[in-house]
Amino acid sequence: MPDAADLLAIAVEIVRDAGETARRMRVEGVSGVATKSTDTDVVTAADRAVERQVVDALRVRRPEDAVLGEEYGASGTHGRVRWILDPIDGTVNYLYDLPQYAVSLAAEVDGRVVAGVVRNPATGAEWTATLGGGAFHGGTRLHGSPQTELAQALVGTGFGYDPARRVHQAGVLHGLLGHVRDIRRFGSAALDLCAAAGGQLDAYYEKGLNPWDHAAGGLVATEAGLVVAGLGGAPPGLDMVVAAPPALFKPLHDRLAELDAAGGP
Ligand code: LIP
Repeated sequence: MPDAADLLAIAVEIVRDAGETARRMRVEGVSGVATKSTDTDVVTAADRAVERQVVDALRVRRPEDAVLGEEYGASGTHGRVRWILDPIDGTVNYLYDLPQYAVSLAAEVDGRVVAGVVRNPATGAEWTATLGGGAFHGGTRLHGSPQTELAQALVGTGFGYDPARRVHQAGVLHGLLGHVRDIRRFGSAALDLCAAAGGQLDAYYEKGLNPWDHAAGGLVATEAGLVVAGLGGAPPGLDMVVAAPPALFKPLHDRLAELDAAGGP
């Protein structure tokens, strides 16, 4: 059984190097901008360069492992370990030189995430977690928010790139805003999940996240004591990711279900 701490150590070393590539390329000026699913779903030369760097480094250290990356998809034979990578989560922030983007790398063993690191190259902030080993921001162990009242909760969220989905998500927001303290939309799911793990958000939800958006940040939040799930008992996934302390999870979950937050386009 590959040791989670060993996998985390490999991930941290690789993400620190890759994060420096992202930071340097940002300073030098973003290039190679293209679009993917819609005209606002961008990918840059840095996204591609960072993913290639991480995949190459993983091949050297663990050639038998599989990798799933946002930009180049799945590669490698799937033994017990699969790496899940978002080379730059928060690509629009990166494009606009807003210092709220992250390299996110998680390690799955037998289909379960056991180690994860999220690093903001612009600030050097780094979050790590291992399954059963806790979640950490730098050297500080994370325990989530003590907030128990939804009406007092600062809730993070995000919106998709498809205009029809954004209209549905705006309707959900309209139905939620009067029930919470306030909303924050920072633009990186991985960093939002880490913010919730550290209590800088009381909770977070978003529809439309891919595995690379939430694999590492979801482990950080879970290991900080948050419930991370979809609606109606579903696991976190494309339909919905909700991350909240146990006392907040049900009221937020129930309100989102009433608003059909996992539905729509
Ligand atoms: C982003 C997510 C964010 C979401 C954005 C986008 P990307 O990922 O991290 O939470 O609201 O629409 O999906 O595209 O920057 O890797």
